[in-house]
Amino acid sequence: MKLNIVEYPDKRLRKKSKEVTDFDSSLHKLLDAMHPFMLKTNGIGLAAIQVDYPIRALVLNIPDDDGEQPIENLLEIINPVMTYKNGETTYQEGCLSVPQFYEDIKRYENIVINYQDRYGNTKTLEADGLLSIAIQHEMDHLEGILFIDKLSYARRKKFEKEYKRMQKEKKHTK
Ligand code: QAP
Ligand code: CO
Repeated sequence: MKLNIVEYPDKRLRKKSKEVTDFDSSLHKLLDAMHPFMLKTNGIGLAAIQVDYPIRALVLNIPDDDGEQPIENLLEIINPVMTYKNGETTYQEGCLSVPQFYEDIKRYENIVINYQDRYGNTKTLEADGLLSIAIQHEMDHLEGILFIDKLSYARRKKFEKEYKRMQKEKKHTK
């Protein structure tokens, strides 16, 4: 299964992702392709909509203290719902769909989510630290929200200018 990243300002990133109802082999095939794709592109989190599948599914693989991303740490999260949120934390975020741009974003420090695994089993997960931030970032994708939407007006304008310049450069070096 060949996946391609959808990059800002592509409108497909703005769709609201649909609830997953069939926990079948086509879902498993997509998840099986998303994980290696994410590692290859140096990602720690990827929502299905970022590879043009607008369904409520995401994968996360937070690096351990040695910077490794062992498969045991892979999390597949389907139909997540946040049931608890508390505190505040700031982290310099990036996104595979907004390449080469990183900015401080405020998130909840602790969250609890209910979600389903690839077989449709219901799970609960309590998260803090980078995992909590990553889950919130990826859950935003399911609503068509990008981290750059959370910037102040002035920072967003600066971003748009920088990003356009970068895309022009990319075109010329192709
Ligand atoms: C979301 O982000 C996230 O610009 C996952 O050139 C962000 O995997 C979770 C990436 C911050 C927690 C904290 C970005 C790769 C990867 C780039 C990513 C790039 C190459 C971003
Ligand atoms: Co993202």
